[in-house]
Amino acid sequence: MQEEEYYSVRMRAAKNTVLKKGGKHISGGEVLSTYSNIKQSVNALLEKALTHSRGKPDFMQIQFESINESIKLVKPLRVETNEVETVENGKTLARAMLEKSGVPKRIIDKAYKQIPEYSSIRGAILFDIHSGERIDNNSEKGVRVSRIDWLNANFEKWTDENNQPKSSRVKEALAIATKVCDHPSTIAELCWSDDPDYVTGYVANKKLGYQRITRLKEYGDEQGCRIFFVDGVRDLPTYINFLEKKPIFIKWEEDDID
Ligand code: WAQ
Ligand code: MG
Ligand code: MG
Ligand code: MG
Repeated sequence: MQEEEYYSVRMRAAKNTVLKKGGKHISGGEVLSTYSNIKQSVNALLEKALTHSRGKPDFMQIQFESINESIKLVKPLRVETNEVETVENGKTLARAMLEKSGVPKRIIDKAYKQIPEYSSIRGAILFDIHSGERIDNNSEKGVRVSRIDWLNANFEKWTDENNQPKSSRVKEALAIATKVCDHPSTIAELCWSDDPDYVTGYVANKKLGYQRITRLKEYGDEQGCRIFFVDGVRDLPTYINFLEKKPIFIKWEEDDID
């Protein structure tokens, strides 16, 4: 795998870009592709954005670039699904899991208060667990985790053996969470979709794994959330460079079943 040259292919789509700078974020996507597969990768990203529940884009950008670095293989986080009846119960559970991961309670409160402000960005927020401050300074953009993928054959083997849905959404989210939690400065991730038709979210942490929570918002709500709680990031540009640039393939092996 390391011998073959890979390309990072990225897409972002927005609407109302004439009315508002940057417009309303519709969809983003990032995959790793071989040269011979670029056409298929571009098509898949195009399709994802053209048929999106957040609306019809009036702006789209798809680009690819070669990666001059070997690709690290990382095992997917362990997955558990927590069924909850209400958003309130989901929220309580998410808070408890963040605390268990090592995020102080007052920082969780502070983050939850700020979530509505962040809900229209296209990337993730970096939140320092000591100061309770947002540290990425990337206002309406946030930080986009990129150069991450999971080959379909291996993902499908994983879904079969672990009784998980064959959903590209789960594949993407678990791949992102696995990469983010692979960095020692990441304490936990809190995420739910900004797509109005998808209410399952998760808390992820290296030890707790990827904890799906079946209701973290109400149907119809277009406010999403993706926060990385970080500790001890002495060199912020290096951490952000890891998230954006370090190429990683998720790879599951049979004997990883737990
Ligand atoms: N890097 C950083 N932030 C991202 C990325 C990325 N690659 N992709 C999405 N985001 C941010 C961005 O602000 C989006 O608005 C927000 O996250 C939500 O993205 O059942 O579908 O792709 O196990 O809508 C989680 C549960 C689903 C899946 C999450 O998020 C499951 C989801 P979405
Ligand atoms: Mg998206
Ligand atoms: Mg996504
Ligand atoms: Mg979305």
